[in-house]
Amino acid sequence: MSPLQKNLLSSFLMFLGVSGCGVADVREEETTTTAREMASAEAAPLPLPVGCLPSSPDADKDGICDFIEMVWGTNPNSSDTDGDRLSDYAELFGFGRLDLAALGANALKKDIFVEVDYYPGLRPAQAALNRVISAFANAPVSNPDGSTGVSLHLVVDQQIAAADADPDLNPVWKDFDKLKSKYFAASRGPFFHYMVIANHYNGDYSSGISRGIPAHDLVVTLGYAGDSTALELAGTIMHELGHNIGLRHGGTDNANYKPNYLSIMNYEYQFYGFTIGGVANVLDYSRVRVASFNEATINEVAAFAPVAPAREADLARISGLRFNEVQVIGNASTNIDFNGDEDISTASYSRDFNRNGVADVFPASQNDWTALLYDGGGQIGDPALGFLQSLNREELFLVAPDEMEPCLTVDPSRAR
Ligand SMILES: [Ca+2]
Ligand SMILES: [Ca+2]
Ligand SMILES: [Ca+2]
Ligand SMILES: [Ca+2]
Ligand SMILES: [Zn+2]
Repeated sequence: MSPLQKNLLSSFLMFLGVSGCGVADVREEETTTTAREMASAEAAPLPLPVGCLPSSPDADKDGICDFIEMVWGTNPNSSDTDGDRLSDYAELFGFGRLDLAALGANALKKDIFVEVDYYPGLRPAQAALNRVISAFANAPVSNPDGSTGVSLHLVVDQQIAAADADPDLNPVWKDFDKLKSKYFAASRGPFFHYMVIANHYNGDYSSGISRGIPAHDLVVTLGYAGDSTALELAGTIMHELGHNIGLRHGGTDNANYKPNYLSIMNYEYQFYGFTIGGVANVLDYSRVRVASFNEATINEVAAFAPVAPAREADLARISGLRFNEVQVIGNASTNIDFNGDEDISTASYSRDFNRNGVADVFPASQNDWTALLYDGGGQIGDPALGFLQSLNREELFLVAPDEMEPCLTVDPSRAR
């Protein structure tokens, strides 16, 4: 709270004859929230924020009266000022027993919360998590407080007990739910994605899976790959979280290996990221739109073309490009050695990037960062979002959980 906000609030409180800070006193039992209570919580009034009276106008019905929204700088006409599907109320005053502000929530900046539990021996190194956190912090996403980026809170919580660490989650979501019911606090349900770092699922060597697109839950299963690196782990976490927030393998579609889709959601990049501005192995979702691309008329000199507002200069910052599992020279703006023969060809040629035996024309790719869905398949969000932003979406999933493809498979010979 800024000094001005403090002054405004304290003079208002003097006027009301109230003192103290935070939410008005609530008895402990009233703050306990179960899943069933969540469902009916829209009807149950939230504790009034200090400075609000029951009669105070609350235009967006998010539980914070218009005057106190002015004090905090939130929008009195939107129950979710920053658009991250965590209500203004929950971000400022918490919800149930969960003090989101203490966990770093900011009502004026996009936040994503993920609880991370892990199998014995698979606790993720903070350096690996920081790669993903940095990718979100550097996102080209603007916020109401004038900042850019998304605050990703990867909250490492606890180790799954050895007796519960099922070596193969199979069927994956049935077994996942056994872990979730035991290791994930229900009060976090409306706000947190839940991630388990495990060994295998569905008897396969896939690196991970998301519970649909978008979704609330994710599994990272690099546990079997004894030599998986921090980069591979970070890339896989960011890839599966990407599915959780609405991204498919082709961005807007399920077409993998699209050469003009420069995103960690494209399998070419999950374990490697990009070289951006000269820095190698930077994890990123697509931050540029690249024009449509024809496999039959490849021009290495022209490389890719940007779609506005992306510019050639934005493409020129991106290199470390990969095609058919080989990293090639050149940047996205010019002189890409698409076929990896270490020569920039001036004659156009044809090449099959997505390995389907057909010369495809890939449509222009999306800028992922402007397309994220923060509601986790309709499950992220609390009742204080109110009637202006219902918890329900017309279509819960772009890809239903049972139609999810397993994500990138690691060579089984790496299994330990
Ligand atoms: Ca309000
Ligand atoms: Ca509001
Ligand atoms: Ca919010
Ligand atoms: Ca926020
Ligand atoms: Zn995937």
